[in-house]
Amino acid sequence: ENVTEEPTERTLVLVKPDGVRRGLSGEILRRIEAKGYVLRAVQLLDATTDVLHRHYAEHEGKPFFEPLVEFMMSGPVLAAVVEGEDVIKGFRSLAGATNPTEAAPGTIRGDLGRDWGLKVQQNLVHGSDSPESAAREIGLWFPGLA
Ligand code: RTP
Ligand code: MG
Repeated sequence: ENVTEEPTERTLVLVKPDGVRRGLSGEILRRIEAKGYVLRAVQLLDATTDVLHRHYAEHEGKPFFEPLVEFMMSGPVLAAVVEGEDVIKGFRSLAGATNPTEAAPGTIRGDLGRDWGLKVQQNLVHGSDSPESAAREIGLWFPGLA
């Protein structure tokens, strides 16, 4: 056993209500697993206003904040803890640019996302953007997870 090996990294992935509604949860999880990442925990849930305000605290006060929280409560969300080497960066690269119109083909948002011209980008997925965000968000969405 190599005791100097870094523990495997974790990220928090959300399939947002547009993705669940369009039946894309399986396709998105398929891409994550095909890349070689491991699903450590998965749950489908109705997000609460409390969890969403804490999840998106960095965006509080921005014009898209309240519409974003409302959108995230428009239907069930699939939350997953995904594990793998450099998975935080790696999943964001699988997801593609925030704006689906600008996201490169081959990415989740580039292949499957549409720009609805609404108040908030309905861009199918969320992925943590740093180890600190990942730890905070995993604690928020999976409070019981070791
Ligand atoms: P995420 O946090 O969901 O993984 O996406 P991200 O890092 O690429 O984008 P971020 O800047 O953190 O924004 C969070 C989410 O807010 C919505 N948004 N809409 N001007 C807009 O219409 C706008 N800007 C942001 C998107 O749903 C984005 O993913
Ligand atoms: Mg973000």
